[in-house]
Amino acid sequence: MPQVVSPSLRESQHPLIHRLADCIENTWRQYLTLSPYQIPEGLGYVEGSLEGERLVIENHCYQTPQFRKLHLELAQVGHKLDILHCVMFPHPDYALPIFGADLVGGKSGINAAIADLSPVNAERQLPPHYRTELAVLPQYPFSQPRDLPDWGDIFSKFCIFVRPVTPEEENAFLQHVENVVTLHCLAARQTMPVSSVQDALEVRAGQEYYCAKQQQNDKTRRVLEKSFGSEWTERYMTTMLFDTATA
Ligand code: BLA
Repeated sequence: MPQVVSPSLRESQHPLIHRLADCIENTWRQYLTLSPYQIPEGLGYVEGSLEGERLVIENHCYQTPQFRKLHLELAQVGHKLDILHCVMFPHPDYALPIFGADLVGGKSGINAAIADLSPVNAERQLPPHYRTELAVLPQYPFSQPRDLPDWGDIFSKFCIFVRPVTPEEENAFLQHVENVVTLHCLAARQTMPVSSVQDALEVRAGQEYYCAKQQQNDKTRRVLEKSFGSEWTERYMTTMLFDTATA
């Protein structure tokens, strides 16, 4: 039987997720030189339903000279939950922050929209040129800001975590992500690898701390466990969502 290629998940997801997925991929293509990335066996496209509703996950990954992994994940739980997850992991010999974004919502709207460039150096401070550029981005007065969870000490003071409630707020979030990803790609292209083993170890430790904290997100874990069980979820969260560099 011929293999049926299902249409991309984003076609059936909340419009903001569809638009943001296209926007992030287009920005990567425009500013970076993308190469294929080897997704762990069996984790590119996954479907599951254990006790809960059907969960479908679609992963898009690339690598570039500066980034060991650009990860865009789209997920859908039944007809009620749409998710976009994105992380740009720099190679550990580039002292670059980690861009991350998560959108969680459903047909009625997006409940959580978060985007940040998170510092990974020992001082947990963004490089000066990042701070300068982020400080001059337009700041939209979102009407429903949300509080970060306890594990959220990885995020910078420029982190946006909101529930966007109008089309204007949705557009403002999209525009913000486009601005941040663009400035990050341009900055990464200008960045040279670190020159000392000490500096590379510091970046590595920062990335490990970031991943350890993200793995504490029980809300993500619970959604995955309901459809795939705890063992699979642990493997997925540590090898696909928040893996640390091996080489
Ligand atoms: C929140 N993430 C959530 C929520 C769910 C998920 C269901 C709760 C939404 C809400 O409180 O309204 C679920 N997110 C997922 C799943 C995946 C996912 C299943 O990505 C993947 C399959 N999370 C990230 C990244 C960031 C992030 C990269 O993956 C940030 C850069 C943040 N998600 C994040 C935060 C919350 C969240 C801060 C709120 C957690 C809380 O309030 O406790």
